[in-house]
Amino acid sequence: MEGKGMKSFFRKVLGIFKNKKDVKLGFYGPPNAGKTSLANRICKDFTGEEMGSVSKVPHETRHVQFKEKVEIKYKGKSMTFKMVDTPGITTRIDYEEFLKYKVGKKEAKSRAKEATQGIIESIKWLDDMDVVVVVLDSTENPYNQVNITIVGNLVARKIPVLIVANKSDLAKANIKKIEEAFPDYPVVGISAKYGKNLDEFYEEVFRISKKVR
Ligand SMILES: Nc1nc2c(ncn2[C@@H]2O[C@H](COP(=O)(O)OP(=O)(O)OP(=O)(O)O)[C@@H](O)[C@H]2O)c(=O)[nH]1
Ligand SMILES: [Mg+2]
Repeated sequence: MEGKGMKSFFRKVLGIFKNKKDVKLGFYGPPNAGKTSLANRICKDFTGEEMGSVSKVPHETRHVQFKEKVEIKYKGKSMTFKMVDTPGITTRIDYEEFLKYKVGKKEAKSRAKEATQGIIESIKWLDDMDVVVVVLDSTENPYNQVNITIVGNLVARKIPVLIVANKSDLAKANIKKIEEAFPDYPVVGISAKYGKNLDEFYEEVFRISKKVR
């Protein structure tokens, strides 16, 4: 093996090692919290492409979606991630809830079925994550069973967790309340929609991800 062949051989071998280092970064949380909005913003900033569709109707994301090789550059540092956006997790899905959003009855029923399946998918993928960003809507009460169950599951699996208090742009946002609900975890208040305080978010993602690679 010489010349070009040798070069491509090494590139391939190096590629394998490089792949190993990609951090699997999951976005988890209740429906409508802004998981896809945040994942989209990151992907858009660093790859120019979005990840998935965003909607005010809950359970917009009903399948786990991936974006490979997202290289995030921050303060002269760089890390490559496999981004994993997941369907919102909830304890109760009622098809009638979709009717409020002018979704027809048949569509609402199939949406509810898909959303239920989506939750199972989210949980199934949890074990595969290196780092998880739990996205919460900071205008909502953080003390609920779903949030506590997600964070508890991550801790039991020794997966590092970063809590994002999203929608900080809204008057009703209460980031402090989220900090009080999860005093043992890093909490970053951001607005995914308007790109507020993302620096602190990247800082924390890098800090946590460095430990797992
Ligand atoms: N004001 C405000 N609205 C936001 C923010 N982030 C997301 N939203 C809105 O919240 C709604 C839900 O956003 P998504 O990104 O689809 O939320 P999701 O967590 O992916 O929701 P599911 O896929 O249903 O689980 C949309 O109407 C977004 O525009 C934010 O930072 N501020
Ligand atoms: Mg989504």
